[in-house]
Amino acid sequence: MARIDEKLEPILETVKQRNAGEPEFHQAVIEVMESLGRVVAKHPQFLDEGLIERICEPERQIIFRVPWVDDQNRVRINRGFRVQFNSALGPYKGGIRFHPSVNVGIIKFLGFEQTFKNALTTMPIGGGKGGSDFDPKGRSDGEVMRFCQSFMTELYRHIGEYTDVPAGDIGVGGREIGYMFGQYKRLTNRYEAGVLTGKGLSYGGSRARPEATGYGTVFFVRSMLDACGEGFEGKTAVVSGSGNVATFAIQKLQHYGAKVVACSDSGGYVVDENGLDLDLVREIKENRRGRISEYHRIKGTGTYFIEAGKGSIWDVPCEIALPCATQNELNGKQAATLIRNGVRVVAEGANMPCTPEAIAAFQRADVLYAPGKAANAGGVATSALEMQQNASRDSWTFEQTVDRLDDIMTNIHDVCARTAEEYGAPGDYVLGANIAGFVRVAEAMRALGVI
Ligand code: NDP
Ligand code: 2IT
Repeated sequence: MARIDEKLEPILETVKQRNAGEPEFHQAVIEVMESLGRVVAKHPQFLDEGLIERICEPERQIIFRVPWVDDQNRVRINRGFRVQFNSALGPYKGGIRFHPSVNVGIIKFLGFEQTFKNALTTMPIGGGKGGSDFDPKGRSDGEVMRFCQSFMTELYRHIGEYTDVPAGDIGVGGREIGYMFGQYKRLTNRYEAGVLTGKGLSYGGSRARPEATGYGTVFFVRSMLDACGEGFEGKTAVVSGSGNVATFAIQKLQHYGAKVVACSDSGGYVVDENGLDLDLVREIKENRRGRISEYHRIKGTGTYFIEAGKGSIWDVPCEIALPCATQNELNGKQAATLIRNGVRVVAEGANMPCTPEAIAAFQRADVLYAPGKAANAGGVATSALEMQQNASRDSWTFEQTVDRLDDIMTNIHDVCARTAEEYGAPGDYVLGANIAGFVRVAEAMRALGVI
């Protein structure tokens, strides 16, 4: 692992003390700081003007009570969060996550990552993230709606088209965005389409936003392979997760001729040696809101299911591995297994899915490795395209939107590759993404004075 420059160490110490007990936030900050030594050597003003300290401190953090009534008429209480991390480049922008593991440290790590990711898109969006420890699993539609309405009843006063524009993330898809938009509209008496993205097509959503993160990740992989004169044809791929990002990544990989043999959910992973039947994955996960284990039960021969804890999806041999479920889902030991089995490319569809040990192992083994803030930026970039369509009261075709996404991802790849080279580390997409994202935010902050 790269070392932190000694000039940056006191800043990191302060971040750790100020944010005690938030290991994921520390991890995200450390990963960026490891890249910044080379920047402050070249541009000492970023250090002198306190820019790194300022970038590590969220502009505003909101924590609130979310009371709701379940189907048994019992009162339930969850906690809601919105961390408005950085607005130097535009209104805060980033998803909302509903998952029982959500706490302020997780939301802060996500908001921090989002700030640099959004900068890499070159769109005018700042960084933010929100969520709740609400668990949507097993909840009825009515319960989810009442929860979303209660969540928005507090959140609405903190967001707006020019202030903060949330979207989806784990546990928040089209259904939840619809309920939240409905409640926002009702509370404010404004049809402010640009306040949320990931909306349905019938009320101001963008074509290709559901596809964008998964497709974008595969476009990024295409650029990495291109740079080495390789393609997808005949390669075997493994994609963890089976939600929004994973399913559209699988679709695009299959489109390019890769064979995707495994995917997962929090209950375990399924392998189909003939290549996954994506329609069946979607039927189980999207329509029935069921478990991926059902895939094996329905499909039978040529497939098997391994329960979580009894093995890992990263045991399945592949050349392309896309972690698309959650943070720290791929550790150093699992990375070593992937490398032993001949993995060639690892790109993060999820946010921070690889542990620092895994990243170091991939880089040592010369595996092409793309960090989430670059590889999964297609989702938020297309959210910015949705904001653009809303602002101009326009609606683009699917092809037009995907073409823009493709250009944006190609550009992010090229900027990361170029920046890595410029800073003396060719092929290091981590360094390239961190530095290119950081410099863009830091320069805007400098121009705005001490804020
Ligand atoms: P979804 O809720 O649609 O799907 C999440 C998937 O990951 C499910 O298969 C889920 O399994 C699995 N998962 C979630 N938590 C865990 C866990 N703790 N352990 C094992 N599996 C887990 O979310 P998305 O597809 O939208 O998000 C996936 C990742 O991509 C997240 O890291 C998110 O931050 C990131 N991301 C999302 C973007 C977007 O536009 N949606 C944009 C950029 C990044 P189960 O069904 O069992 O819960
Ligand atoms: O992590 C992410 O980039 C997202 N969940 C998407 C954010 C957005 O505003 O579209």
